[in-house]
Amino acid sequence: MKPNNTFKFRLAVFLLILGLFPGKIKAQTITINSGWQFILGERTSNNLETINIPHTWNKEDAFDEVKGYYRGVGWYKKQLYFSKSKENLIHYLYFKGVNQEADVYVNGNHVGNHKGGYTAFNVNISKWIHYDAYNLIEVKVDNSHNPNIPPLDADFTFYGGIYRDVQLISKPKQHISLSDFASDGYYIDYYTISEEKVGIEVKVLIDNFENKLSNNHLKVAILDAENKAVFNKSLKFKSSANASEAINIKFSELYHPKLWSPNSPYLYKLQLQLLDEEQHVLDEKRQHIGFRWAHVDADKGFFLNGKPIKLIGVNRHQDYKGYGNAVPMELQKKDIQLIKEMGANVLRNAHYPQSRELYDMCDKLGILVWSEIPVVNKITDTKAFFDVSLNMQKEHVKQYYNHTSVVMFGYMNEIFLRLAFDNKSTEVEKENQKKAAVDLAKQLEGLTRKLAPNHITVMAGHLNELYNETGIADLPMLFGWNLYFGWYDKDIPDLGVFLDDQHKRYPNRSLLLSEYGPGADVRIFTNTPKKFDFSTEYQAKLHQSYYQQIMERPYMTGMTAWNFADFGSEFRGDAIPHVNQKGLIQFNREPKDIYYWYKSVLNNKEPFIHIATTYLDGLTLFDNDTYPVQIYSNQNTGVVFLNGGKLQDISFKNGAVTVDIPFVNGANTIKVTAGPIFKEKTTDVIKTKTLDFEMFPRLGINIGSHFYFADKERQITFVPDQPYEKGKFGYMDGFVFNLSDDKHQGVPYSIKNTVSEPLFQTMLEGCTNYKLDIPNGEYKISLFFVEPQIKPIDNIYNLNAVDETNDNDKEQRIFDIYLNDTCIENQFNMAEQYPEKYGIEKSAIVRVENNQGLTISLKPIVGKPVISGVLIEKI
Ligand code: GCB
Repeated sequence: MKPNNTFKFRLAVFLLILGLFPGKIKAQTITINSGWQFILGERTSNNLETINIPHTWNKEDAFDEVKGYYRGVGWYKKQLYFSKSKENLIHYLYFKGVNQEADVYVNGNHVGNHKGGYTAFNVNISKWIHYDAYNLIEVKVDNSHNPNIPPLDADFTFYGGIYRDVQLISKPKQHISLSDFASDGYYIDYYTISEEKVGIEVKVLIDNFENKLSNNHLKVAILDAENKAVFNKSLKFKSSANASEAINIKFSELYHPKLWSPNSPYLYKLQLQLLDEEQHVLDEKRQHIGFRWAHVDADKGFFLNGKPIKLIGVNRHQDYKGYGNAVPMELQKKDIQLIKEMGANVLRNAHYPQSRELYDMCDKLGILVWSEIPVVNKITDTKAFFDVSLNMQKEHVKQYYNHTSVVMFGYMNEIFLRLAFDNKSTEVEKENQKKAAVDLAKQLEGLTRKLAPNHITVMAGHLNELYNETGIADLPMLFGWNLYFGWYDKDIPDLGVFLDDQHKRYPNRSLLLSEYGPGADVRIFTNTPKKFDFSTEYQAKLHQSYYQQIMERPYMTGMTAWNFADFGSEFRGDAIPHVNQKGLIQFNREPKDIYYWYKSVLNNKEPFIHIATTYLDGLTLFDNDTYPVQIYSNQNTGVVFLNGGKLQDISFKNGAVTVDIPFVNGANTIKVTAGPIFKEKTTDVIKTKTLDFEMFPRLGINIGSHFYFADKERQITFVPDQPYEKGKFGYMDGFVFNLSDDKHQGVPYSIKNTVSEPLFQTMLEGCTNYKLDIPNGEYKISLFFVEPQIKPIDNIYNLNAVDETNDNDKEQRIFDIYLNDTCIENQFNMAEQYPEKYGIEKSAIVRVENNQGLTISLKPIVGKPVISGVLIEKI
């Protein structure tokens, strides 16, 4: 035979052998993310787009100016080739996350349905495949509101699509099961666990798809982190035809195990191999395992491996600026890295299970995890809703069971939120709703305890007596309060008062502060931080105080900040519309100063300093004013230098110190030394005694506001407002505009046609004269207005705000606008000219002569005039 023929012959023999012994092909997984055809809407449309998974159809419309986002159907299609050599395998399509209902079709046949957007599922498609042919895979995805699928309503965006990986998993007829709620098919447990010894038990589920009994071997090994075998086991067993077997493997005790903890996340490895009679490997699995146990005590807090540990960490949502929920895995992993670097030891994946790759990271880095399903705000009292919720919790617990990091399983968040604000239902209806929620909670609690007996069950509630009254708060082993004192409710110190009272009233209940935090926009800063101003300083104030209040209370198991990062919430109108801005870092993952404060109190690994001036650039100071700057460090003491000269010695308390910096005009370099390290920061400051347009060619004033606003578009930092002062500027009359009470001060709501919301959101009402003592010369004057009475988007999370304004109650507002003696606008009527809440800018050129300065006159014709800002530019 010629060499070429020899090769062909060998290939033929090889293929024949493969055909005769198909069992010798091992299980195989391929990711099939690329090149899907996508149709937004019904399948019949030929409006095809080629996309890659992860994909969502809402990454843009959830942030545009149009209210709402597309909630409906989308179709995904893909052709997959299956060669005959794979005919003897069992093929699964495995979906890691599809929001929120999926129907899977193979060659036109409906092969599966899945409800719920945050847990994985798979479909055995073997029956429908044509071999040596292309096969059409179609997935119909629907993110419409469905009263029987949680979440029904929540403060986050329900982006639709196939937003996590899709895999094709092909397995020999006997394999480690994929059909137990899409879990890995094995569960790791301990029959004993202590510092002294650990007894490991593994339950493995094996599926046999053959029409005959099969003889198999299972090899199980446990290796240490250095890959040294700690245990090896091999057992023979028989799998009945077309059946599943549960095989329990119990290892003898391992003495002096290395325990897993956030400080020392030591991981062993578990290896599973399923073999056929001739010892050919059919399927295998590898999994790291850490030995740890956790419990809570109502007086003493949280215990890991028998030792107390205060849980300090964050909540996380999975979306990301520009991506919606379809976020590249490496970007997501960076989050977990950042959370660890911050020094957090706990992560609450709120309000739904997140990518398992991230839980792997938590296992490896040492972060304790609270994982939960999205039963949020309210339930539907139907069997279908109960069934979907229970099924979801089964999937959740089974899929995330083996992660060492997961010590807490949750199932409800603020379940009475809607009920508490319900003024339509009758008392009887409300009672029924309460009963139904408690009933579902009991079922979910029971299920979770049964499936995960070694985990802590959790639930979170909002500030409301209903959780106590109904007894729901006593169902889980640990109850989380989501508390926003100093934001939606009362004041910052009220946190401790509330918690002490709860602990006294319910001494047997273990408590965690599961959410807290104010909104903060990095463009807003002030030396007089106030509730609801979205300033980074108020964020610092609240978090620093909360941390102390929790640390002082041993009964508190800990705290998880809301939220690690800003996240998308379509209906919201914070300082950035459609974004909830309570993050410690921004939506694009750039840290806010507060992130570094946490790092300074929580991470002692390396000396660390942060000067919280990240967004101070462009600060304008008048007279001899100093400006308070916070410096964060994990060291005890340090020295501050300004522009090369020593300013003062400092000592850090609670990780921070505030230093009044006597900035000079121009570039200022602050240098801080602490312990063995130093940090330097240069900031541009305008320091002046008068409105000297030689020193600064432009001046912006954020009228009606106490905060600075760094306007990235106009490249200027607007200064806070003040009453008129000779030689400078200010209002002669008028009041800071309030919607109904001071909680709305600076309250953001969406304003169209601008990204400079904080400039427009605060304003003076009834100001008829605003004076600026600017020198003679020619200027471009821009004035900023918005009609505040056009209704903001309703926000139920603004818990104290009852917006009783009714469109008919609206005051009329018409005024003329003058710059000195020149009328630049007659009969200015925003409601008439701009039916929506519009950010309006009016500019004119003005010549100031005879040292008269500039007076902005707003002459009322009907109602009270309003004004939000002014920008003066020397020409
Ligand atoms: C809460 C909710 C959370 C919201 C948060 C807020 O209590 O649990 O989903 O995003 O408040 O920012 O209002």
